[in-house]
Amino acid sequence: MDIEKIKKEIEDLKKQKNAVIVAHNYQIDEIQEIADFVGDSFYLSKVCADRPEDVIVFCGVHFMAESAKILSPQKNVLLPEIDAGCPLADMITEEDVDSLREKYPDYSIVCYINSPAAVKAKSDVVCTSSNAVKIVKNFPNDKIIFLPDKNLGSFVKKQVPEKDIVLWEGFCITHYRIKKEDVLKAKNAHPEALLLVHPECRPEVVELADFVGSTKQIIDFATSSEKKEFIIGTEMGVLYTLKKKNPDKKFYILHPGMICPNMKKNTLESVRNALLEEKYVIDVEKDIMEGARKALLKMLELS
Ligand code: CIZ
Repeated sequence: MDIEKIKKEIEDLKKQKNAVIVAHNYQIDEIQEIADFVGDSFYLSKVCADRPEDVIVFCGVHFMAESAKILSPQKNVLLPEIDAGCPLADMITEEDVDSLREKYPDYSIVCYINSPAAVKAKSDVVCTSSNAVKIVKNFPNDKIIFLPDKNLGSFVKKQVPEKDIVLWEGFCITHYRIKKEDVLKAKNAHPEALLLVHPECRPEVVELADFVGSTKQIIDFATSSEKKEFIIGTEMGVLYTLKKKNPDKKFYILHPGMICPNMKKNTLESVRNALLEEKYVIDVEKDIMEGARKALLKMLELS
């Protein structure tokens, strides 16, 4: 594979098709390198909504491309690998939301962005890991169902003890892999380093952290810190921007298994093919689109 040739093809096709390429912080380095914008799903959705291009190539997983489509329905949103899904998002269905509504009629539903559009459409508001605490605090109901991530939900529960929060049993398979023993081992190996973790980690891991935040918040924290060494407790794709922004600092991944297999499905070749063949087109049913857009816009209003 001639990487430089593929990069040139991508550049040419982007101009030809009037396209913008956005990439999540968990994408492989080569994709982050060629992307026009790199960040978390919330930032990228907002970028997509404001861009003048007709085509968006979303290098991430399915729910992210779906959110971009919901916020920019007039654009052609492409996901390079159609089976790049999210096991956490698949841990809840719209039928589950209906059952929760029946069981807890006076509760409001806050839905993490890692969820299918149909679930967002039945929720009152969406949140991301950057704004989950703020959304739950600001939502005008003290009774909240938080779904689908039980670990992010536990983190929110601790920060907002004044509210009654019911959790769903979902979890991210990559962050869930990390155990307390892994943290103790890493801290022992790097005693000077600060531990920065994602709130999708287990509560006993989060408890040992010096800082807890989304990918963007972790990057911002390490970049503005005077400290020089950090243990990173999230998917290893964030190392690309961390190292790029902080060439004088040291970053150690908390566990070698912090790789999301779905995020790693997109390759330079699949990005090239996505542009060339205009695939895979992300579409959302009209009814679902309206409800999910309302829940996403409510997040923008409250955050
Ligand atoms: O919000 C996102 O994009 C996710 C899934 C994680 C993060 O912290 O960036």
